[in-house]
Amino acid sequence: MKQILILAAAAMVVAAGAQPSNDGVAITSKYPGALIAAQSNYTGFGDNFSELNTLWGFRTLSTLYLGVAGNLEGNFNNLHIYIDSIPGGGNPFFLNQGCLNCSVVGMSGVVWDSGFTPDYVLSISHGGGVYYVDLIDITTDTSCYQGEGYTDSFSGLLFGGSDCATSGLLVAFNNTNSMGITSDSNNLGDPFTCSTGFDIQIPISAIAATGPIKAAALITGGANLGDLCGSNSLPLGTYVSNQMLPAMNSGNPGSHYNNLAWSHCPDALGGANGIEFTQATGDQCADVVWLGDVNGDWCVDDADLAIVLENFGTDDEQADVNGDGIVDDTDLAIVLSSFGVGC
Ligand SMILES: [Ca+2]
Ligand SMILES: [Ca+2]
Ligand SMILES: [Ca+2]
Ligand SMILES: [Ca+2]
Repeated sequence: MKQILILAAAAMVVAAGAQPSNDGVAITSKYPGALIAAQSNYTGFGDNFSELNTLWGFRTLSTLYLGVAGNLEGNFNNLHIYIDSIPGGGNPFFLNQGCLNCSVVGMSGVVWDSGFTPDYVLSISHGGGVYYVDLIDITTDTSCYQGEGYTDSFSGLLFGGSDCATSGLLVAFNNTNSMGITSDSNNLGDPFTCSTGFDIQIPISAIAATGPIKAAALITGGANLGDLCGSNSLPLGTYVSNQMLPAMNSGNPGSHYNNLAWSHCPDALGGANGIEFTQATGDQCADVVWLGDVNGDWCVDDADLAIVLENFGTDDEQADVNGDGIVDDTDLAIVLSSFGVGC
């Protein structure tokens, strides 16, 4: 019986292992089993202008796939994706690359949650229908311009990037969402009604990942590195919204955080020298899913296969890899398509 199931599943591997389309639509349905976080905080940056509804992500041997459902206002607001892909890195991190990527540089000194040491930042800046993508390497304090794309063009291709741009790095952005969360702290709305936003593919080689990956998404405004906060004499830094995934009030959705304001100034969350995410409820970072790793040991092997087979036909939550409520050949195919990864 086992053998028949494996053979049947193997035939489906191509279909189940297919990569999600990179077009900025259907984000809530094309990353099955890979939900990382959902918004529980209203937006202070404008309903349907700048909001983060849901964050999805999984990695394979070769590629990190991320889906971000939401909007980004075309006034040069920024979406930052912080990626912790290797041991070490910056918590806090300090960048000194001038204003090449002001909004990321202005996050220097921000204190992240324990265990989150970002190594790379994917920065997307949106101005009037054109978005600009940079990949910042925190360890080397360098950045590489990946190119520009055009909102609602249904293509993840980027144009005009520097020579250092990563082949195979795709970012599609559909900014048409008019659903999802609201700007009303008393009436949040439903983040899962927003299905459009960003589809992102990053080759694993570009982020040097050897194992588990953690990620966080954050919307910011511009940066001001010239004027000082006042009481602590630090540059103002980056203007930080309340739109983060995992949400700033994760673990306590009843409370709400307003925009945090300038990243280096006192009292954003309570820190004397700026933002300390350790003072926000919950963890503002989360594990990217490794599809097929049923038992969570970051290796897809026969132990995972056995769990799926033993629970075949049931609704066992652990063995239901794609989270559709039934353990069937689709789950088996996902495990087989990732077999050996990370081991
Ligand atoms: Ca790290
Ligand atoms: Ca909305
Ligand atoms: Ca495993
Ligand atoms: Ca399933």
